[in-house]
Amino acid sequence: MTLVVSEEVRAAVGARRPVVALESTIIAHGLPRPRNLLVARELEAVVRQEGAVPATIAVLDGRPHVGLDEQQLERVANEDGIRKLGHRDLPLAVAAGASGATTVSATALLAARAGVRVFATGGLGGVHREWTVTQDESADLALLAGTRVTVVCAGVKSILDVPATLQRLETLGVAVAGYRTDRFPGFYLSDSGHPVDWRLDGPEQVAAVMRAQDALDGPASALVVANPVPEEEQLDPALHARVLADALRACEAEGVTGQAVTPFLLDHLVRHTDGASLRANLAAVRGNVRLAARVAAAWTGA
Ligand code: PSU
Ligand code: MN
Repeated sequence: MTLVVSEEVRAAVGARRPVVALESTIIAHGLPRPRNLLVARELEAVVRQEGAVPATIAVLDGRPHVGLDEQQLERVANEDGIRKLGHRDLPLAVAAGASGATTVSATALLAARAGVRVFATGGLGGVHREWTVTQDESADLALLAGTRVTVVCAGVKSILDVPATLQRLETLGVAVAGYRTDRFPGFYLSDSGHPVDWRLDGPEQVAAVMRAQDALDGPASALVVANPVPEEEQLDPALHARVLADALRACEAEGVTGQAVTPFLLDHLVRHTDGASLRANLAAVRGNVRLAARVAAAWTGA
């Protein structure tokens, strides 16, 4: 698959300067227009403020891009028909000449291919509630089990079955650590209600784990750095519980399945919390992007 790596990203990777991969599904399918483009630009700016190079990843006209220019970013945010691409969709999109935003799974794969080790997102996909009936588990998990990247996220999306997802990450051998917390974060919420076995307290500690992964040379699995949204910026937990229950009911009533489930639930929450879930989501992503840039700096020795 021919990767188009932007000049800036290529130079930074080559010189071992810090680079942060950013996914594009959150832009194309996770956030409402026109806010999504502003957020895409803002996230890149946060990476730059921290002295790292942003590498937003997407597929345009059948070509996987690592590092987008302004016009390409705009296409991802505004073009109708931009698909949602998991890693299994990449060869299909390439052969069809299609354009799409990349999920965590596709982004992690392309970032690793481009030599970018650190990646930031909002919340990982995972095991959905009702999994025993629908078998809906995000491809994010299996891909992270086989890809040596460090993902900074606010845990997994709270629309999921969080304990089942933690269990699956354990089974798959994916390392998980809380960032300055012993609690697994809950995406919109600072605490999912579940503990996490390991905690890391600074970018240098994260980088030390990454070096240990390489030195041990075990299975090429990811490191998940679970960074909670600050408590003062989280969604009110009672509101979250109520609206999420409604969203899950609506999803079932409308017969939404497959790739459409996650965007449907996120959108339902935005519309029924008067934007409060959007604010919490953005606070989480911003914090993750900032931390990812600091981790990338520690990792490259900057
Ligand atoms: N984080 C967010 N918003 C999102 C996502 C993550 O704050 O929209 C996206 C990621 O791209 C993730 C995807 O990989 O949701 C999971 O979708 P699914 O459950 O269909 O695998
Ligand atoms: Mn799914």
